[in-house]
Amino acid sequence: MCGIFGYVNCGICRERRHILQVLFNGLRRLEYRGYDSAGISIDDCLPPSSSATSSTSFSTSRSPLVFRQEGNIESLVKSVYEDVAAMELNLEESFSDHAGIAHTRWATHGEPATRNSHPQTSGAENEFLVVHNGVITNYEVLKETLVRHGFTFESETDTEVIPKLAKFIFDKAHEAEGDQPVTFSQVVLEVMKHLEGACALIFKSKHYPNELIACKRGSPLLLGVKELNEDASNESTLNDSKFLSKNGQPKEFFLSSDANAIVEHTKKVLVIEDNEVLHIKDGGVSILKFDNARGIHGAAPSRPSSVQRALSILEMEVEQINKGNYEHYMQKEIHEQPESLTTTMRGRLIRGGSSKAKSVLLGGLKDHLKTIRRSRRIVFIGCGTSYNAALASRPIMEELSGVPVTMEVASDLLDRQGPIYREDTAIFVSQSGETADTLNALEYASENGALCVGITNTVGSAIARRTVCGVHINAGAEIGVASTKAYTSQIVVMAMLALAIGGDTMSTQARREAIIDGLFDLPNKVREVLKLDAEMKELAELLIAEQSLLVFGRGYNYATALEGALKVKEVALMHSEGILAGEMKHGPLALVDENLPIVVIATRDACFSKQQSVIQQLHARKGRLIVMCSKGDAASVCPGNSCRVIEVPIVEDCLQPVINIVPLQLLAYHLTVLRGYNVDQPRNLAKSVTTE
Ligand code: UD2
Ligand code: GLU
Ligand code: MG
Repeated sequence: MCGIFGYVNCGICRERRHILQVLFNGLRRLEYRGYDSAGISIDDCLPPSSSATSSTSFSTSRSPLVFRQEGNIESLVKSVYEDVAAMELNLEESFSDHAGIAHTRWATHGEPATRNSHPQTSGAENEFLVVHNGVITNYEVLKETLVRHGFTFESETDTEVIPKLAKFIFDKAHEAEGDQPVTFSQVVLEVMKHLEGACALIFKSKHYPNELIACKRGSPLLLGVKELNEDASNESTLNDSKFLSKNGQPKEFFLSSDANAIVEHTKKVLVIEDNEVLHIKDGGVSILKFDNARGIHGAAPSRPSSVQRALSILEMEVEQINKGNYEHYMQKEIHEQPESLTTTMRGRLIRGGSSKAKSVLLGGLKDHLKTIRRSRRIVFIGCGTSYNAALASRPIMEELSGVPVTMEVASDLLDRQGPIYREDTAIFVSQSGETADTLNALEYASENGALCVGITNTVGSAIARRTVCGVHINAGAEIGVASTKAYTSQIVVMAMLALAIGGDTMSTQARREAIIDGLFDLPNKVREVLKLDAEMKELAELLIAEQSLLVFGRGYNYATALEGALKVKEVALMHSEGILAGEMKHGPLALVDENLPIVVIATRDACFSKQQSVIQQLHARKGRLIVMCSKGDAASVCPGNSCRVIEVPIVEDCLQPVINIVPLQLLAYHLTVLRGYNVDQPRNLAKSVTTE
């Protein structure tokens, strides 16, 4: 949920001030993930020379410093500079080698408080420090054991067992081995054997100055490497074996739970895999991989093996993660949709010609389409916005594939252990590709033998890796916690998926061609609907003080109602419900009065006349109506000019949800700003939900 960041400079002088700035900026880049407290650790003074590591440094080196603060990053920054001044630490002091770590916490165990913030420590001298992303599920039994061995705990976190266990293991090794130094990676490998649950971790230790260890299971973690003496274009240095063994060159290393915090320093990255222990020391990196043996009483695990891995080049541009001319990421991402949709479709739509039919090419699926067509059922699995995107695509998938399509909320599928069969195609939708519930459902569906297909925005994410095949939505980095451009790109990808699956059916050829034409023109239509910005701001001004908002939709736009309501709920912190209009008389009608604002989506499609009748019935009960209709329909949908109208461009019915959500995204955005709430990091929410 939270963010972790590490920075090692090796063989290059960096002032304390610079080191602090790199750590703080790293945290700022991770801020969007949501957090409630933050902390860092840096060295107090120049540590002994790097050759004097392990036991010999035990008595000579001073303890690493830890700074932690509840609240936002800027309050951490302020308190660090105050503390540094009070301690009379020199900001200009320069370190040729140094290892710093930083963390933003999203509490799972223990309230947000300074004592629960990370780094968590082994005890008084900060012999071992840990920043942690995720949850340790067996921390209670570990804690009991450690307490029996005399450790006292200061926090309520699950994390605190990790540095304490490291100290316990380190001390034991010293008792047993005398002066034989145990390496930092040996200590951490032993610690990892005992941990259960999901984690990404960075370890820093007083006993191993200028070294860091990073490892992970479940949660994402990346390493960035910057070689300072080399021309950035000299890509031969990317050769993995060279990289892993080459020492002596001045280098900087960056560890982060997200590429966002690395791209501004280097594009050379390595995605750390589960159960790898990565050791940064003396300008080199070594990676050990181990088979996990679970539990403190578990059987002896197999010996770790050393791994060689290649660095890859990140394609993300730094400006992509800046806000540009916009005030908020959410605003930028809403307005970016014509471009993000273009990128989503790039290279995947075939215009056709005299001899060739219009068609869709999804590189990741072409070898699996036959299997999907033969499946007995397609099951969409997701959470939140991704679920809504799948719901928006369900009708076209049913129509073009001829295969029954069912919907599953990932957590609910798991709660019920719902039936998934070998003959099923299970499609997992997740922006981040790391959503814990969706990942668990993926594991479950794989075990049951279904063909697992991924739809995600994140190359290299867990879902992309663990699915047999899939489609990247290529919408670009989405920073705002409330998903906007990823939603519309997901719908477009799933429409393309329906076109590809149904691509062998003659009878639907004309329909498919019309949809493909619609896709080509879709970015222009989104540009057109974005012109409603000022109008939606006006509407937001009218609704600013409301307690509640209902959104009625049906057919293709049932999902629009759910997603529009979700946006208003999550960022504007206003109660909002998306309602299937066909269910109106079965309950929701009771809520209708002259005060409650109701949005009705009534654009032109097969459900149009039914929606007209819904409007009539709401009007008859004096409902306060805001009707979204197709251009030119204002007069006909709005009885006696009594309601507010939002007119949107008409597109092919199955693509209409892409257009219709845009005004509601804008409404949610403006409502939030007007109500004075944080748009990009809504209260209590995080970007990638990596815990259950
Ligand atoms: C690939 C390249 C793209 C470009 C293009 C040229 C990547 C990531 N994409 O795009 O950069 O060179 O070819 O034709 O290198 N996958 C999963 N699960 C998922 C998502 C994807 O297994 O959740 C697989 C998919 O089956 C495929 C690979 O990942 O094997 C890349 O998927 P894609 O959608 O990026 O593929 P494509 O052909 O559009
Ligand atoms: N479970 C840890 C805690 O509550 C880490 C949470 C996180 O991922 O930030 O402190
Ligand atoms: Mg894959």
